[in-house]
Amino acid sequence: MTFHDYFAKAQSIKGLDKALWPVLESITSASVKVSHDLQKAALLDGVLGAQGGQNIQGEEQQKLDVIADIAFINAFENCGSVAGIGSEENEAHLAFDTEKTKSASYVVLFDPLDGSSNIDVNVSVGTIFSIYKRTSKYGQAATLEDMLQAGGKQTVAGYVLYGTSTMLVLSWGDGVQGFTLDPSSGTFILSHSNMRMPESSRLYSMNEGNIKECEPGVAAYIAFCQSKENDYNGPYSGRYIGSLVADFHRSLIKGGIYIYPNVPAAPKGRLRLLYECNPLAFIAEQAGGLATTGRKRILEIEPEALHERAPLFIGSKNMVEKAMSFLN
Ligand code: AHM
Ligand code: MG
Repeated sequence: MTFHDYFAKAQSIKGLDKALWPVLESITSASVKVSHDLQKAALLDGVLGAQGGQNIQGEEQQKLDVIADIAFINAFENCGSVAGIGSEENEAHLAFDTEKTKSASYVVLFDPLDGSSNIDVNVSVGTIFSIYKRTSKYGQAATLEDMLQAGGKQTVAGYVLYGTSTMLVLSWGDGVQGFTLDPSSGTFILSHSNMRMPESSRLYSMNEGNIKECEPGVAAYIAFCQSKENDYNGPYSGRYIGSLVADFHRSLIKGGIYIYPNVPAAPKGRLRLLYECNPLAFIAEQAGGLATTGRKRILEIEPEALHERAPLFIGSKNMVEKAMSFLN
């Protein structure tokens, strides 16, 4: 079944708002373009490598970060259902300025190309997105407050993984569905219905270069994973791709935990609440997993800034609970 047919069925049975479709179609059309660009990146002029600037967070921008950002913004602006966006690559939120967009119902927060330092080495990257109903008055420009909503209020959350195949994984609060791009038709087809995250596994995922820098409870949990005195009576396997979407997707399918704690170089964690932690937290919970800061449920955080960061402990329910038990 195509993604469009799946949406149409859910719309007629569950009463989903049909104005959501243009937003979702923007995501699929922009991601098909980005997928093509990624596949041909090394063969095209001016696509691989650093852009030569930094984004608002002081991180080196890759050319493909900018190309992907523009592709998604154009698609959202033209679809008619999006009043404004917030993106990892742009300092301020953007309110679209036509009569139609000012009356649109939705705002989108997104990371156009997550894990982009992996592009030059041909390793999986992703797009992460979060769709909310606006809270400001229809007919006026979208506001920052529209963007700063707690993750529990997401209407749709999801990601596109550009891996060995390109996959769209999303949830509108009724479980998690996965669609695989058929490159010959440019269509996403339902391939993983009702995805459930295993409650535990022996896979852990963390940048262990930081182990001596993080709080003792995190190091103690990782020591537990590596010991013979754990629930599997032997060391877990460490897996760290360094692309959050790819590491999360593995946990969704095989079970596991991904941890990015506070470290001195990133005292509030590295990952951004609004367009990295929240959408993946929504998917995790919808699939039976958990997502916390180590102490608090991610979806309950009231955001204060567009690019705010949060520590992230996400994945299989039993593993996240166990990791939290090591923290004071
Ligand atoms: P990005 O959005 O600039 O790509 O940063 C987010 C990425 C995640 O995909 C990944 O899990 C993490 O940063 C890797 O960070 P580190 O290199 O510190 O391990
Ligand atoms: Mg990112």
